[in-house]
Order: sequence, then C-alpha cells, then structure tokens
Amino acid sequence: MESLMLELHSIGAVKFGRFKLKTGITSPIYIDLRLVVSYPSLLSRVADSLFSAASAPFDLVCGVPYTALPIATILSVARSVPMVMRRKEVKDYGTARAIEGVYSAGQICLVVEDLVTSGASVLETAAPLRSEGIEVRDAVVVIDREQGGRENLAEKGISLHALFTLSEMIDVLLKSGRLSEDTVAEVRAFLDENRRVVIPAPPRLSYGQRAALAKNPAGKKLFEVMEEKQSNLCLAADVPTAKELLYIADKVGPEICLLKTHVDILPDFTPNFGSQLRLIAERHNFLIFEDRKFADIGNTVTMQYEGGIYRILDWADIVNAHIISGPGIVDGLKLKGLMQGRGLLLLAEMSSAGNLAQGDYTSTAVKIAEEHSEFVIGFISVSPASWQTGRVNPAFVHATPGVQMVSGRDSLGQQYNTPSTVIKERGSDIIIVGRGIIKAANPAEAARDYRRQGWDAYKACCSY
Ligand code: S5P
Repeated sequence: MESLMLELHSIGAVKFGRFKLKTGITSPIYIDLRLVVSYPSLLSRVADSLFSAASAPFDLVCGVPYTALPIATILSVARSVPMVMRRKEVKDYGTARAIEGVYSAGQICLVVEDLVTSGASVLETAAPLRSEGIEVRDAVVVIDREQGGRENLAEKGISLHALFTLSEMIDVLLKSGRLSEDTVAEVRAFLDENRRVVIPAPPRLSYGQRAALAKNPAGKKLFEVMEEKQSNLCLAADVPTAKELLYIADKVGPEICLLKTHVDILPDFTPNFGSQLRLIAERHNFLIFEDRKFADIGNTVTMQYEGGIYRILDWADIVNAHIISGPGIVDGLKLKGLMQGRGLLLLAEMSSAGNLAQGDYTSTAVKIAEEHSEFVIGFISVSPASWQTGRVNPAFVHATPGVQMVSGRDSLGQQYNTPSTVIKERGSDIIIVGRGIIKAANPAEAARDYRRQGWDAYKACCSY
C-alpha cells in the first residue's frame, strides 16, 4: 500500500491548501482521484486492490458516480463481475430507470468508491440499489478520511473496507520526506476536530408538494388537508362508545387531519355510525381511517372490508393491512377500495415492544407499496428515517403511533416517543395520538398542543 500512496502523491492526486469539501467543511488536504484515469497501470492496480479488499462474495459491482465509475468498470472487466450503474439524475422519459444494467432482486452488489468522508455518497448509491431489491452489504474505498463515514455506513448496514486511511497516508508521506512536520500537524489537527461529519438530512418536501406526487386520491387529499389545516395530527379515537366517539370527533375535529377508529370496540355501533362520522369529517375537513389491520388472504379481506355489520368500505377513507399474508391482501382490498377512491396504509413497523415487523419485513412492505402505489398511500411506521431502503418515495405518507408529550411506555408494551422526535428525528409525517388526548382533562386543548408540536417539528425539517 505504501507504494500506492506514494504513487498517488507523485501524480498530484494529494493536494495541500484550503479546500471546501462536499460536506461543507474546509480541509487542509484534498485528494483528487479523478487523475487516476490518466495512468492506466495505476488505475488497474487500484481496481485490483479494491477487489481484494472486499471480504465477502458479491454478484454485481456498482461505482459511485463519477470518479469511481472507471475504477468499477476495470474491476468488473478484470474479474468478470457484471456491473450496474446508478443514474445521478433519473430521466423522466424512456425507461426512467435509476439503475442501469441487468440485475435481479436478492443479488449482492459491492459498492466501489474512491474516497469516503461522511459516507453520504455511498448511501446515495446504495439507496436506489436497495429500492430495486439488490442487497448492499459492503463498500470498498481507496481512502477513508476517517471522518465518520465508517460509522455512518455501519448504521445503515454497510461495512466499509478501505485500502488505507488518510492518517496512514500522511504518516507514509512524512516518513518518505514528502511532507513537512508542520503540514502533517495541521492535517492531524483537522482530522481530530472533524472526527464525525454528520450527514446533513436533505430538506424534505412540503406536504403540499407531496400532494402533487400522490397517485391515490385519498393520499392526495390527506396531504392537502394537512397543508390546509396546518395539522399532522391523527386522533386515535379509542373511546368506549360510538356516542363518545362522535362527540370527541366534533370537539377535536378542527385540530386533526385524520381520525382513526377501532369500530369493533363500540358496543353501540349502528349502521348509520359511518354516515354520522362522515358528516362531522366534512364539517371539520378531516379524513377517516379505520384501523382494521386486515391480515387475511385476499379473498377473505374483500368480504371483511365490504361486508359484515361494519361495512367499513362505505365510510372509511383509509384502512390498513399487515403484509404477513403476502401481496394478495393488497390486491383483495384494492379490488373493492380503488374504485371508491379509498387508500391503504401498510403496517411496515409497529410501536409495541418485541414486535416482529422489522428488517426484511419492513423492506418487503416498501416493495409491495411501490408495486401498488395507486392504492397504497403509505405506511404505519415508527422510524422511517433509519430504513435501509433509504428515503422512501415522498408520495407515500408515514403515520406513527406511540406518541405522547413524554417518551415512555404503558404496562402492556406500548412505547411512546414525543411529537418532535417522531417527525424530526424518526422522519415520520403524521403523529397518531390516542390516550395522550383522550385521557386529558380537556381533549380539545390537548389536541391543540399536539397539533402545534407536530406542526412546528414539520416546519423545522422541510423546505416549506
Ligand atoms: O404499531 C402500532 C400500530 C397502531 S395503528 N401501534 C399502535 O399503537 N397502533 C394504534 O395506535 C393502536 O391500535 C392505538 O389505537 C393507537 C395508539 O394509542 P395510544 O393510546 O397508545 O396513543
């Protein structure tokens, strides 16, 4: 490796001065590996070393555009590993593909990069690969600047394998008399001060902008109502009777974008419950979400959705479903709901301790949603910002239960986060609040507080 470091220095790929990096920080050292394409033997040596650095087998290779593209190409050709390419801009004509080349879901792709600072560029390439069902577990890089990239990538399930670190290179350059002690001290001090470059979250689109992206009418309407009413609050109206539910819906109606019901807990349910609730929803401009959590096979859920005593299809704008039974459940519900302009939320995660909706289960929910985006409007989720699929299509809405003003849990496994954590840190869109409002001395006032907190958190993190 020492000779590789010296060769990179000899061709002028290592520069000293004041340089503004992509992450916004100013660095006394800059490494420009774009020059390597002018030195064919060096280029193939770099590609070869990167191939050896990958510890686990892989089916595909993908370079982070642009500097690493030739390196990945050489690696692909020399080692007969098929390559795929990530488009930087997804064109809106032709095939509109984010990933070019031939691949299939489940294949493992090695990401190739020239230099890692925060790891953001590797993640930008991993996200569309993962959206296509390709597994990204490892990334190889020539130089690790040791500024948090390794840790940031590990958090997203990617192991970084570097040929060498920036400090190792500095040591070698010093030892070989190519750098002065002063320059080395300056670079070391810089590295110490910038050990963990946090990846800045890109500004999120506003709810109004996302309304334009939503393909389903109920999903679109929900975003519009959120924007109009300045509310990302969903009331979980878990009260003991239909009478109380209609009462609280009217009281809290001005504060909410969505009202969630569990209609099967109401002993005084009557066939006109739905039309009464719809009148209140129209008066206060909110949508109705029956939290039925369908879980059966497609054929059964069509009957459960439309029939029985509750006739959910007649009055609920939105319902939700587990994906435990596979995508047929979405087809079944869609068969009844789509024509009526209804929408579906998939349970991608749950708020209760020890639940099984995580990892591959969550990614499968995202995949099913993408395949049915005319009917699926989004997800019940808990921490979408940490999903390994990367930022999910902004046309989908995320609604998160388990919200109270202070974090904690109840005696039966429910886990609570605050409105600000849910929207800002966990990347959700809608806070679902039940007992935090229902059990308050003045539910309407409590709802106003939750609405304000939810809305302030939203304003703080989007380009609104
Ligand atoms: O994972 C989940 C999914 C849902 S929809 N966890 C949940 O708690 N819910 C629902 O959200 C739950 O059925 C209840 O209606 C509401 C949370 O109520 P709270 O009183 O704990 O705020």
